[in-house]
Amino acid sequence: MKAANAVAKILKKEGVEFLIGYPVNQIIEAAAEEDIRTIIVRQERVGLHMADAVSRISSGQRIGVFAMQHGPGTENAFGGVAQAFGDSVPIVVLPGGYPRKLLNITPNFSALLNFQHVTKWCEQVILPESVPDAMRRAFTQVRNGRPRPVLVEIPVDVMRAEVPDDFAYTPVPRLRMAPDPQAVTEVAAALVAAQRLVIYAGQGVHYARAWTQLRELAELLEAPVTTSLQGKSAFPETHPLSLGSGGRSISKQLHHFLNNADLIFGIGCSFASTNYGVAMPKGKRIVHATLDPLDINKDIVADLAMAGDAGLTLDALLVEVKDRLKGKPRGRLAAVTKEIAGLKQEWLAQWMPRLTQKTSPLSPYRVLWDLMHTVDVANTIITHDAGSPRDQISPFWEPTEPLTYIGWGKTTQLGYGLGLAMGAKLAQPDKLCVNFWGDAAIGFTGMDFETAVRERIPILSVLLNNFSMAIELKVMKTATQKYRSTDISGNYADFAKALGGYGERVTEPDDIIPAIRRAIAKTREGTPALLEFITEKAEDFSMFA
Ligand SMILES: Cc1ncc(C[n+]2csc(CCOP(=O)(O)OP(=O)(O)O)c2C)c(N)n1
Ligand SMILES: [Mg+2]
Repeated sequence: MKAANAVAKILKKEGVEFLIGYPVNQIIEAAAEEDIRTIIVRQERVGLHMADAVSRISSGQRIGVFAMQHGPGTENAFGGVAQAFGDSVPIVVLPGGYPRKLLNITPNFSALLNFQHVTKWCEQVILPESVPDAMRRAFTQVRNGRPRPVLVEIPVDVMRAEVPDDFAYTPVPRLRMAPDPQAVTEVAAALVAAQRLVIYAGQGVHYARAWTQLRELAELLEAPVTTSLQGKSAFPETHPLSLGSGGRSISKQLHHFLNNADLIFGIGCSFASTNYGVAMPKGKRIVHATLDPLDINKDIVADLAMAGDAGLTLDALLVEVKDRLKGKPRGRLAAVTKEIAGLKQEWLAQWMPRLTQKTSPLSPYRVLWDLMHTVDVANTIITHDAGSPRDQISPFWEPTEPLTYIGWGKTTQLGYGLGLAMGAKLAQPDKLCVNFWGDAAIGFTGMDFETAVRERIPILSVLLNNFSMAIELKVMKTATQKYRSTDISGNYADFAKALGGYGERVTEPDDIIPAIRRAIAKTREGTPALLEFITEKAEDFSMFA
C-alpha cells in the first residue's frame, strides 16, 4: 500500500476519530478511506487549535491530529503548533514535505528544521518503509512524558511510495511515572506541618484526571485551592475551599491567601513566569510536584520537589497525609472557609455594579455574568481569548466540573478560542461549547466560523465588540489620539449570517439573556451561533498590585 494509507491505518489503530486538515496532503484522502472523519478548515492555524482541544478535553486519551501540505500549509501552521507547545498540549502534526530531490534545499520550507523548537519530537521520513517506525515514535512521545506537539514530515513522493501491506503496528502504551517515595514522605510532612497552606493545581491534574484525589487532599488538609489558567476547572470553584483560578486577573481571596501562605503546594503545574498566571509572592516556601523536571527550579526555587504523574503523586501523598492525620481533618475547615467566604463576598460586592450594570454600550462584565447564569455551567465548555475578554472572564467564571473551562496563556494568540471551542464540540458534542472573544480576536480566525457551519460543529461564539483593541489603549495613547490606531470595525452578526450561521447583535442589557437563549436553541438545532455584544471599551480588571 502507499505510505499515506499506512499512516491512515496507523491513525485508526491509535483510535483517531477525526483528521483535521487542509489540502493537499494525501493522508486526508487515505484517512477518509479508513472512515476517519476528515474535517477541512479554512486555515491551518485553526485546525491545529481544534486538534489541540480534542486532546485537552480528553486529557490526552484521544489525540488531536492535523495534516497539511508541504510549503505554504506547513509555513502557515506554525502559529498553531507554537501555541500548543507554549501551553503543553499533545497533538500529532503531519505535514507533507517537498519531494526528496528538493527536500531541505533553499528556499523550500523544511518542517524538520523549522519546528524543532515548538515540538518535543520532530522527524522527517526519508524511506517509505520507515513510516510505521516514525509513527510509533511520534505516538509514543505524544502519549508519554510531558504533553507537547510531535511532528512527522513525510515528503510527497514518500507518501506515494509503497509500504509492505503487512507492516506491523501495535498501538503504543501510555505510561505513568510515580514520584520518589522519599520525596513523598518529606512533602507529606511539610503539607501537614503548614499552618496556611495553599494548593495550586495545574493542568497536570487534568491530564492525570486526578480531580478526585486533589479534592480529597484539599478536604483532608482543609486547605484552600487555586489553579493555573490551564488547570482551571480541576477543582470546583463553587467549593467552599476554592479561591478561584489564577491568571492575569484574580479574585481578592486568592490574592489574600497567597500573600498570607506559609507554604504553596504546586501540583501538576510548571510555575512558569508568565503575564497570564498568578505570580507566587516572594519569599514563600514552595513545594513543586510536576511531571517534567525541566520546570523544577526554573523560574521559581522549590524548597521541596517531586517528579511524577499528578495522579500517582496525589495518591501517594494521600496515603502519607492520612497516616499522619490519623485519617481525619484537624477541624480547621470552618475558620478557613469563613475567611474565604468573607473575602469573596467583599470582592463580589465590589464588582457587582459592573457584573449587573444596566448601560448601553454593555458592560463586558454584565455579559459574562448573564452568560454564566443562563447556561448550564456543568454542561458547558467555555474558553476565553487573548485580550480583555480573558482577563474579564477568568476570575468570575466558576466551573463546577473538570475540563469545562479551557484555560490558556503561556502564549496567547488572538483568535485561538474559536478553534478550541470547535475542537471541544467535536470531542463532546453534547456539551454547549462557547468561545468568549473580542473584535480583534475575531479578525485573526473569524473566517473559520464558516468551518463550524459547513462541518456541522454548532458552537456558541460570544463576541464582545467594542470597536477597539481596548487592552492596548493604555500603551498606544499617542497612536490612538493621532491616528486612531487602536480602532477596529465590523458587523460580526451580519458576518456570521453571511457565512450561514445564526447571528445576532445585542445592544441592550435586557436583551442579553433572551439572545443567549435563542442562540443556544440554534446550536441545539445544529447551527453555530454568534452573539455580537456591543460593549464599552472597559479597562478595569480584577488585578492586585
Ligand atoms: C497574534 C497576536 N498578536 C498580538 C497580540 C497582542 N494583543 C493582545 S490583546 C490585543 C487586542 C485585543 O483586542 P480585542 O480582542 O478587541 O479585545 P478588547 O481588549 O478590545 O476587549 C492585542 C493586540 C496577541 N495576543 N496575539
Ligand atoms: Mg475589542
